[in-house]
Order: sequence, then C-alpha cells, then structure tokens
Amino acid sequence: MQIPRSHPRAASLHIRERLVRGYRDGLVVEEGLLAHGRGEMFDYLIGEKTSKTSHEAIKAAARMLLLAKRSVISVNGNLAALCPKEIVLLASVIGAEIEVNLFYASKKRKKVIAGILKKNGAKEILGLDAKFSQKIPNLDSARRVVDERGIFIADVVLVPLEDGDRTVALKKFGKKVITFDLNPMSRTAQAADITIVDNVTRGMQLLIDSCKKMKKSRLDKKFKFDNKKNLSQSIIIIKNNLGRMTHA
Ligand code: PTJ
Repeated sequence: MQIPRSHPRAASLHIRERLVRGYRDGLVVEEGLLAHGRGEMFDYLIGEKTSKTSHEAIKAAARMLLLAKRSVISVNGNLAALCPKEIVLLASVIGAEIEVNLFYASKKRKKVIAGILKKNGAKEILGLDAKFSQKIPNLDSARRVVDERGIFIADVVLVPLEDGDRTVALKKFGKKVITFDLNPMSRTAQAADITIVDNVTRGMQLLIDSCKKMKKSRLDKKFKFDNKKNLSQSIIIIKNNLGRMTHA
C-alpha cells in the first residue's frame, strides 16, 4: 500500500505495514496484529513519543542488563517483525543470548523468526532445538518451554510484549524481568521489575544507545528503581493527555 509522506499518521502506518509484512512472511500470528492494535492505541494515549519517565526506565534497564551475569532477550513474532536489527545489536552490545520464545508456538514460525535474525547478523539463536528444552514452573502456556542454555539459567530476561502469566512465572522462578509494554496497566507491566512504557520501535534503539553510553562508566550495583512509581507517572501522562482533549 502507498502511504503518502504527507499523511499525518504516516509513521504509525509504516509501522503497521511492517507488522502486516511480518504476518505475510510467517513471523507474526493473527493475534499479533490485534496485540499491535492495542499497542497503537496506548501509543496514541502516551503521545507517540518517549516520555521522560520512559527514558528513566530505559536507563534503569540498561544498568540492569549491563550488571547481569547472564542476560537473555526473549523474542516473539511481533518483536522480530518490528526490530530484528535492534535485537541483534542489543545482544552484541550487552553480551546477551537471543532466545525465540512464542506464545502461539510453532516450529515453522520459530524457524522463520530465526532466519530473519540470522539475516540481521545473529550468530546463535536459542529456543529452537527441543533437545535443550526445559519448563519453567507455574505456567500452562507454550511460553513455559524455554532453553536450558538461555532463559532457564538467566538472571535477567528482557521480554518485550510479554503476556502477564509468564512474567509472573518468571518472577516466581527468580528472574529479574525487564519488559517493553505500551500499556502501563497490563499485568506484565505491573509485575515486571522494570517496565519501559514505550513503543519497541523507538525504545529498542534508545536502550542500545543507553547501554553503549553506560558501558563506559562505572555502574552502581546498588541502584534502585521504583517500577510502580514509574508506571504511575506513565498513567498520569495518559490522564493529562486525555484531559487536554476534553473540552466539556
Ligand atoms: O509471537 P507470539 O506467538 O509469541 O505472540 C505474541 C503476542 C504479542 C501475540 C502475544 O504475546 C500476546 O498476545 O501479547 P498480549 O498479551 O496481547 O500483550 C501484548 C502487549 O504488548 C500489550 O499490552 C500491548 O499494549 C503491548 N504492545 C503491542 N505492541 C507494542 C506493545 N508494546 C510496545 N511496543 C509495541 N510495538
């Protein structure tokens, strides 16, 4: 589809096209298109830009990832369609593993996702070989199946666009969880250690930049981040944006 450059919502429509292409190429499930629509709605409400609050969360996430002993980036269909380059780049900057982990699991889709990551420079991708499968407890969805060389033994897991059940299960399993979620009220957003309320299409590159910058400085191991407070600030941003649009 041709999207005129002058279209006021061109940027958002281009991102949508990436998802549709990802769906046609077998990376994204139908449900992923719906999940994206929900994300678009929240992006609209936060003003389609990275807030100061989200910049704070990005900095905290960079610090946690750089201090991790073993970090893993968990990749689903939507993330692979939207930011394949950024996934590979972030993994190389922080020395993380990349693991494909799907809610609507299928061998075929895992292969397609791994293919796109390899095309973007990934060397090793976990989550593909059933020989290394382990299950995280307290979870019924397909996402409980993880790689024993990856999420199973990681101390920090980055899980963009995650479902709430697994975030809670990962927390119970002793993992530190960082997520990207445009909905600050979602169960994942509320259960994670650090929630970046931002579109992955903006936030992933900002996280890479922050990690690169922070790598050069000494990291404070005792840093504190109040996720609930940060999320409340995002909800206030939404409330204020709604207030500005209300003329009654
Ligand atoms: O590829 P699979 O099989 O693992 O399935 C992936 C989806 C995304 C379909 C699956 O994990 C799912 O159903 O997710 P949910 O429960 O709908 O949660 C997705 C969350 O991500 C929602 O809170 C959305 O608001 C948010 N979201 C959607 N698009 C973006 C986003 N957050 C950040 N950036 C986005 N582009």
